[in-house]
Amino acid sequence: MKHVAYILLGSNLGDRLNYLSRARDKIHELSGHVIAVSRIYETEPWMMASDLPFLNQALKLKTQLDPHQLLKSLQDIEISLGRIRSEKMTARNIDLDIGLYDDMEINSSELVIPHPRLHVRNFVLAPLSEIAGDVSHPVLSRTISELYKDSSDHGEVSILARS
Ligand code: PH2
Ligand code: MG
Ligand code: MG
Repeated sequence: MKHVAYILLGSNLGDRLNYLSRARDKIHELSGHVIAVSRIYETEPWMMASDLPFLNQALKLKTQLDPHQLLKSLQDIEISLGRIRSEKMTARNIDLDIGLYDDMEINSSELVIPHPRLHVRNFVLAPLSEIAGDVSHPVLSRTISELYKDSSDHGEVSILARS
């Protein structure tokens, strides 16, 4: 397992805790070894055509898959959990995004790494700073903790008591 990736999980539809839990299990089974998980946060929807609050979580993965193989495996897991892709930015039972992959920068039509809005979203920075606080953002050259401390996003995030 030579690569380290940080995966961002989100759900704002249906049994959100159950979707996160099943997604973690499947990622561990199909994509690599999950070696750290953040707590689960309840977060305000950010720029969504939906008012439903999200649950968000981040996990650290050791993987043999290259970034495009990893993307495919996460998309397969989304589909196996019943994700229906309708319009962009609508409510979803499960969303699995690659936040960081080693210190790689990728800008292809199907994949952008680091995740393009990672550094401006509290719903990403709060969970990610728990498990990747000291990791440097490869484009901005600032740690995830620094980015969270200086974030000007007003999106509310709170730790879910039951996580
Ligand atoms: N995901 C989005 C857009 N807005 N807002 C929250 N709070 N959490 C998300 O995971 C989220 C979002 C696009 O994937
Ligand atoms: Mg997303
Ligand atoms: Mg996505």
